[in-house]
Amino acid sequence: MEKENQNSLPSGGVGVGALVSIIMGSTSDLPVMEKAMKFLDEMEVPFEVNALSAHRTPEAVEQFAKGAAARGIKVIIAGAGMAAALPGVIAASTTLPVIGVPIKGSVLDGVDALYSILQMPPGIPVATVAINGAMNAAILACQMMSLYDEALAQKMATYKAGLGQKIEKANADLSKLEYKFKV
Ligand code: C2R
Repeated sequence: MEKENQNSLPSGGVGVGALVSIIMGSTSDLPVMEKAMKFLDEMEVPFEVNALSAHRTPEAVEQFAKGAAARGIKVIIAGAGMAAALPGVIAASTTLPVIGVPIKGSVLDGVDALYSILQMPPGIPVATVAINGAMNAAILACQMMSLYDEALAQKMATYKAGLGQKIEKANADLSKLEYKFKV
């Protein structure tokens, strides 16, 4: 019998050299999860992307989670909507940090996914970002990796400084507004 390869996904979608693994419950989550890919691209962080489902492909999820660290993955970002078991089930089978992205898509507007991902039992944490907060998930992943990657830490510092400049510009614009009672 052929030996099961822990280093590959059943889907075959392994990104060699990837540091971040983006997993989504369905490709219907892609429009949201693309925000994470865009940020990682901007920061020049190698990532892989796959669709896996704890409900629909439970064995593949376990195989992925158990093999991720050995493949060099440092952080997993898992997005899912509805009864979102996926991030928690991944977190159950790895010691890598897992960041969960609740996806808005059902009649419950993403609150179902938010609570499913957020309310993990003690021992199995999932760092949960806002509903549809895929970009923040990528930022958090980069900040985690900045702890041991000086070049990435510099890029993140530049990114954060840029956010401050945006607010400075906003205040400069607001100061130009003229009202009779504005002091
Ligand atoms: P479809 O659009 O494929 O029907 O999926 C997906 O993340 C998606 O938001 C609808 C929604 O189901 C979610 N899904 C999960 C899981 N698998 C799929 N929450 C899981 O295992 O947690």
